Amino acid sequence: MRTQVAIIGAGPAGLLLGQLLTRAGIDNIIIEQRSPEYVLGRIRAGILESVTVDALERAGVAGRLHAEGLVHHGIALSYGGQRHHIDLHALIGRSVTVYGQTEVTRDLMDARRADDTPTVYEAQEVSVHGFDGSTPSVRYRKDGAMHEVACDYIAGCDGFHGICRESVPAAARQVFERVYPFGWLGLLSETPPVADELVYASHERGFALCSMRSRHRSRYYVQVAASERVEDWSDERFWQELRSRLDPQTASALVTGPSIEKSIAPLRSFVSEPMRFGRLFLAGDAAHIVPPTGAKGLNLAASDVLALSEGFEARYRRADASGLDGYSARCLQRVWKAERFSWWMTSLLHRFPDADAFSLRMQRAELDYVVGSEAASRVLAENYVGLPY
Ligand code: RFL
Ligand code: PHB
Repeated sequence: MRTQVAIIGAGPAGLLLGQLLTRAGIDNIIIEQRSPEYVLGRIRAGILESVTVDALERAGVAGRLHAEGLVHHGIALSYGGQRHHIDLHALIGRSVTVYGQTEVTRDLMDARRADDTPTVYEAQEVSVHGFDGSTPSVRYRKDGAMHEVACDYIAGCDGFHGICRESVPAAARQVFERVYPFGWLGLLSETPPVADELVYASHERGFALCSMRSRHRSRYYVQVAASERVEDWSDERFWQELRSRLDPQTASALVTGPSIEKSIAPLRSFVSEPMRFGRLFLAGDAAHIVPPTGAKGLNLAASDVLALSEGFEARYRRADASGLDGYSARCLQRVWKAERFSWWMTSLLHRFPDADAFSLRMQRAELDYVVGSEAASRVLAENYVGLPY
């Protein structure tokens, strides 16, 4: 089989890229190691920047997002027993949309199926070849037989644990990394959210986040030590811990119920440079990871593939390779700013096991400054809603 762009991975990066390419008349195939049900079962991001909403509109999959997504004009910071409102829209004139990654993925999968564009799920032993020359290819095993796809380009959208980044010789790339000494324990429940907006809480017992998927489905997180195991957290223990970290106003409004999903995610900052090696392009989590505190991971994946699809369009329509040549530098500009913001939000709101009395006072002074100064609130707002594409 032959195609123009072979995409590895059917997460949001791969599916969105596929949709943008199909709409631009560029042939593509997606090769994914899991089943569609498995991909849809991963509960992850919930907050979309306007740049991401624009990209989904361009891909023609924003109908349900506009009908069901919740536009949020602000967020709240909870600490010292009080809740402080940050009015994103008043400060920076833009807002964010609450719409789960699962729903984005479902919409993209539905559109792809409707277009009848090829997707191989449950592909095993996926490997990429020849991207340093002019005849790249992808091989995989499916139903016991080996298959090979010849292509012009390979898009590595296979996430942090994928094979594309690792297929590049270590000497050709540079890695920047910080692993945090804690993770997030997340719980999804069919209960009304505790507040109209997201609440980011900083407390002596650790960070907590009150998020949502809809007006009747909530998503909550508590910071836990990296060594914690989800089996040790009953729903009851989770709710008790969450409540203890919230200000009294928020805690008293908390409605609890049985969990639908519960999982622990480690926190990491990671960038692998560059994002292009010959005819292989990395996009999304395959190239970079942010701790979820700034709600940037999915949004960065969307801006990467937007830039990549523009590069492919210029290449195929006008034989202009400048977009592809500039892809890595263009993306990394935005990536590093999101890395900085996500690291800063994480440092501001979490309890670090080695924090001494001085660093705790610094953290408190910074929180007071962020909520008390319009200039400081605006810096947070500008980054949270997303820097310009
Ligand atoms: P994904 O979603 O990991 O998809 C990669 C796909 O590649 C497949 N794959 C392979 N396929 C073929 N061959 C191989 N060898 C393969 N290896 C892997 C995988 O099965 C998978 O289907 O990466 P992608 O597409 O780059 O998307 C990135 C986002 O998923 C991620 O950045 C966000 O979920 C991060 N994130 C958040 N981002 C936001 O923008 N806003 C948020 O509010 C937000 N909250 C979060 C988050 C991530 C979290 N976790 C669990 C890490 C909250 C959490 C708790
Ligand atoms: C989520 O709803 O899963 C979510 C929201 C905001 C974040 C991280 C995760 O910063």
